[in-house]
Amino acid sequence: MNRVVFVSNRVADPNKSTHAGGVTVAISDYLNEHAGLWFGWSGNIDNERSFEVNRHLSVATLPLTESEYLNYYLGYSNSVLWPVFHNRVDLARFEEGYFDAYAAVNRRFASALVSLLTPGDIIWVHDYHFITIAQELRALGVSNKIGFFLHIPFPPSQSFMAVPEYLQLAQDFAAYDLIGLQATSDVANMIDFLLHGAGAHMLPDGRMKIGHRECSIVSAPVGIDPSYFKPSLSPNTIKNYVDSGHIARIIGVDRLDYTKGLPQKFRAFDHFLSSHPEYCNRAILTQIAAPTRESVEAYNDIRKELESLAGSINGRYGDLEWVPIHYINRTTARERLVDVYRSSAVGLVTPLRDGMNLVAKEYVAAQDPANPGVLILSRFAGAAEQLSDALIVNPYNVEEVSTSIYSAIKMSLPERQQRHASLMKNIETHTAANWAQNFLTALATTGAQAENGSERTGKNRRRAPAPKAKAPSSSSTRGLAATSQLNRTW
Ligand code: ADQ
Repeated sequence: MNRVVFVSNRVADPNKSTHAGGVTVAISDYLNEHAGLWFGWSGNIDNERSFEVNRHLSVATLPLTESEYLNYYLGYSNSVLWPVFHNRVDLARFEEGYFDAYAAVNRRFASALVSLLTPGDIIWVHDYHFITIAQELRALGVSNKIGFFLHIPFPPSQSFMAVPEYLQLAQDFAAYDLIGLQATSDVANMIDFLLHGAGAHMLPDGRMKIGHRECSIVSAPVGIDPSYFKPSLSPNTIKNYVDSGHIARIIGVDRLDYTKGLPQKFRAFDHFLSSHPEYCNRAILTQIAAPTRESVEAYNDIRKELESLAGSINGRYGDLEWVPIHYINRTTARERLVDVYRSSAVGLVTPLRDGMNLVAKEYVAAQDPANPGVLILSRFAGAAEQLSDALIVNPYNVEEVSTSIYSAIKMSLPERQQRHASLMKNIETHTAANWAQNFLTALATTGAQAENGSERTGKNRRRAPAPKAKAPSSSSTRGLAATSQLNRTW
């Protein structure tokens, strides 16, 4: 296999154990097993724009300037693309200058990356911070295979078209040879947008033709390394169930993000305690919420709301011996998480929208097959497509989630074992290693691109005009039917 060059916003030390982000976890797992280069932002803000290449660790990073951090990172990436892709157009802030900063950072990073590339490299770009980097690399003459994986959902086409630059972005997607999305619903949404919002059409082999370029779109759900979470036989990790008279732990592990449905989760637990008062003193919700993007206003709002909800619920139900919500607002080392998952009777994973959600898979993998806990999972997490033997819930429906908490705690051992075995089968088949290997194999073998003068000569560094949009279709049937041709799920 040729060398793989990963491009992602944050670059972590692959050997460090505290990563509170799915993208870094997935890439670290791959690089622990294979040689490659990881390129992206150093995490530093430095107006000198120094370029650091650590050849020993195969990591190359650049800092952002203060203005880039504000406009590219906090601005376009996290205040436009993140909310829109999670179908929260209401939270998006379409400020002047954000997109220009985003495009400029992608251009600057592309120029730095070109000097590190060799002809056989396969380039794999991750996530929404670097959508336009492939187009910039093409303009610099790079003809290597370039793949893109979107870790977050792709929204319905009408939401995506709320982004003023949606046509430019369609053209930027077209610079990739292969685009991977988490769920089949994301593939359907993207194809619907390209066909009806961006003037693309589908080729007989299922690839999309966008302008003069051709690109494959597949559903490639990201997995975990289940062996990392395998339960030990340590007697300290015996699970305590309510029905044996002990306290049952319900666990939630999320970044503190408005997409994760944390206030709704707290309200559901409140509802559970009020409708089943016999479980007061016998159930605890432990919510580990890692701080994230605290400079974005919407994140402060969610934090204040959660603190107030936790205070109110603990004040109403708690006593000297028992506090119902154990709320931890910090990142926890991964090895500690394994124990916490394993000792919890219920995994409560209820995002309002999520590309995949690795915590759901980690919780299942950490269970003791002889006495497993029960996963409650939002139908709006990409993971719900694969983990259909979890208790699937609508996270907005507080009563339904509350009822599922009760069902999970009361579930018989044979049913828990049967559901766990079925979930584990899926998790062990679709591991992080298989995901990366399958994506890279598909990228290496995907069809040759239509030749483009700018790619070969590097002379044309300007953006071609964006394609003309068709009027949005009144029905998306054509796009959805086409999806099934492309829908290769690993
Ligand atoms: P995230 O939104 O970051 O990732 P998720 O899939 O849950 O969400 O992954 C989080 C990872 O960070 C997990 O490995 C988890 O163990 C860890 N983590 C979370 N909270 C933590 C905490 N408080 N302390 C320590 N570790 C914590 C994005 C998309 C997801 C997609 C992933 C991977 O938003 O939908 O599943 O990428 O593609």
